[in-house]
Order: sequence, then C-alpha cells, then structure tokens
Amino acid sequence: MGDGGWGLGDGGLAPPPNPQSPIPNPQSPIPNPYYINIKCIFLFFILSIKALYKKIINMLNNYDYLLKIIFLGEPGVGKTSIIYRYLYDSIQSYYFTIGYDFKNKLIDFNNKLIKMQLWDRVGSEHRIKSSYYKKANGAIIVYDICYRPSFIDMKYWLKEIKENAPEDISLIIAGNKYDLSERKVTEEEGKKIAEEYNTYFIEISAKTGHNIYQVFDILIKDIFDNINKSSIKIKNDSIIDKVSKCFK
Ligand SMILES: Nc1nc2c(ncn2[C@@H]2O[C@H](COP(=O)(O)OP(=O)(O)OP(=O)(O)O)[C@@H](O)[C@H]2O)c(=O)[nH]1
Ligand SMILES: [Mg+2]
Repeated sequence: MGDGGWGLGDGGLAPPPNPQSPIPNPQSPIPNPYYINIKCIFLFFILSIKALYKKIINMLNNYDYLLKIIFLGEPGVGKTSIIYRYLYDSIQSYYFTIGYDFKNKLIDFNNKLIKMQLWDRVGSEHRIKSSYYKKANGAIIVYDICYRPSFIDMKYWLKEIKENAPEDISLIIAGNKYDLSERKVTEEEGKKIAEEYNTYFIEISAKTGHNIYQVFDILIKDIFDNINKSSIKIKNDSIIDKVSKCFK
C-alpha cells in the first residue's frame, strides 16, 4: 500500500463513491436538447443549400439551345461593359480583363430556352487561342467610335475570324460609346465596313444601354436563320455539331 493511500497499482482499494457527484453511465449519455436543436437546424440548413444548388444547376442545364458568342476588339472599347449592361443592366468601372472569361445567360427566344455563353477576353492580347473561336455561333466585334485606331484594327479581327472561326459564324460590328460627342468614326464608315465584310452593323452605348439588347437580338436571329438554312449546310461538321448540341 506504499504510503497508505487508495492507489490501486499496489493492491489498494478503490475510493468509495462520492454521493455528491452523479454516477456516469457511458451506455446512455443524457442528451442536451439545446445541442440537438442546433444540430437539426444546421442539418436543415445544409440540406436546403444542397436542394437550392441542385435546382440552380438543373435550371442552367435545362435549355433547348446552347449558343457560344465571342467578343473581339481592342482594349478599352467596352467589351466587358457591354456584357455587364446586357447581364446586369449596369456599367462597371474600368478593369483590364485578364485572359479569358465567360458568363452565361438564359433567355427566352420564340418560346425556346436559350443558354448563351458570352466569351470575353483581354483586347491587348492579339494572339488568341484557337479554342476561343472553336464552335462559336456568333461574334460581336467592337470598336470605340471616339478612338479611330480601334476602328482600323477591326480588319485584323475580321481576318482572324475568317481564318479561325466556323465558316457559318454570325457577325455583328458594334460601334460603342455612342453617348460621347467626340466621335472620330462616322456612322457611314461603320456601315461601309459592315457591307464590305457582309456583317450586321449597329451603334451602341454600354453606358446608357442604347441598342444593347438589339445587338444580341440581331445576332441570335441570324444564328437561327443560319441553322434553319439548306440541308447542304447540315453536312458541314460544325453545323452537325451545333445541331446535335443545340437541339435537345
Ligand atoms: N462613355 C462611355 N464609356 C464606356 C462605354 N462602354 C465602356 N465605357 C468605358 O470604357 C472603359 C473600358 O471599358 P471595358 O468594358 O473595360 O473595355 P474592354 O474592351 O473590356 O477592355 P479590355 O478588357 O482591356 O480589352 C471603362 O472605363 C468603361 O466604363 C460607353 O458606352 N460609353
Ligand atoms: Mg474587358
């Protein structure tokens, strides 16, 4: 017993139970109702988030057509601002788009649900990966009506599209910043280049929203006109792909 204490190691006795302290029973721990409530609320919260997430994913995948629209144009002409105006009806302060970015929008067109993928890229980077153009259904080529070099450089973008994009891509040239008075490119000049390259043309303002929805309406209508054209076009690989991808 060593020093005469209660230690068990040397053959001593266990101390007598203290009547003050409750006897612990590991088989049935007493549940704390407060703790259970918190647990239930947390579980309910997680399940609700999961259900909402599933609903959103289903909504985004539940479309009749998928259209890829790409934006081209020099830095600062307003590509990102046009997308912001169209998606959120607001304008964002200037920031350089870094690399590539795309945003989705679901719209109703002739009672069909269309998922639009709007591809944005930084204008200063002239070397574009060919994947940017791949399977694009439409392109919006933007210039700034107050900055002539951006209008001159459009020929570069139109050439790039011809070399890299699907043959049947729908095109629209958009002269942005219509709200400004220091114009350096006339409307006639814009129309002339559009005629030369057989594309649509429109002047817009991402700042005020002038003609923003029309840009997309014209483009989408042209894309569907292309899809509905003669069966010869169906033989084209990109169209087959488009048809199988778009018509669910
Ligand atoms: N006044 C006016 N300013 C505009 C308009 N659209 C864009 N801006 C401004 O022009 C600047 C450049 O716009 P962005 O949309 O970032 O240009 P971007 O073409 O995406 O530029 P990068 O990403 O560098 O290629 C921003 O300060 C915008 O607020 C417009 O219609 N009118
Ligand atoms: Mg940008």
